[in-house]
Amino acid sequence: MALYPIRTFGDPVLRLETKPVTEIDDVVRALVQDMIETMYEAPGVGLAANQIGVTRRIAVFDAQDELGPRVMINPEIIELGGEWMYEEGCLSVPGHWWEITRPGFARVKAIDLDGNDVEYAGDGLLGRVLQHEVDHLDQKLLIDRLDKPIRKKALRDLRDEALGLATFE
Ligand code: GNR
Ligand code: NI
Repeated sequence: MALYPIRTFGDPVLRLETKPVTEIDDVVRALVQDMIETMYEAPGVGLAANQIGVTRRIAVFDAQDELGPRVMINPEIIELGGEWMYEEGCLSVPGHWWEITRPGFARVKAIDLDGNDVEYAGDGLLGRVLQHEVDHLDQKLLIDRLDKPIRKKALRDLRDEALGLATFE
């Protein structure tokens, strides 16, 4: 078991294409265990492999229900519904939360660690995390989901923060 550092906004790895998993071997199984451990340690409710520098289509999540940690390998969104505004954060953009409107319901098809087809579906936090993690695997970050004026301010704040400047309204 190992903890990985989480890559943050500005790290080019978050914008690299991620490759599908073709074989679930011991390396993948160990990586998934490390991702779950890293997610809980953060703490977060989801983690995509590229957030720890691994460009594979793997994500883990824990929607704070009785089901505990779950894995999605090569996930695909197969259904979205409704609309819901929710305050969203990301371990790769630490210390920031933005209200983001997305579909409320999501259904994802993926494979699990045994290579079986699985589907995860729901609204609330689960629906949100499913979309957020698939976004990571598609190189998309929270910032990209903000409306232009809010995005401009967010990017300015993040730049100032990276440069160690004080921020002024
Ligand atoms: O821990 C996390 N919390 C969270 C809250 C609202 C919407 C999405 C998330 S996912 C985030 C962990 C993370 O960055 N996963 O990629
Ligand atoms: Ni995230």
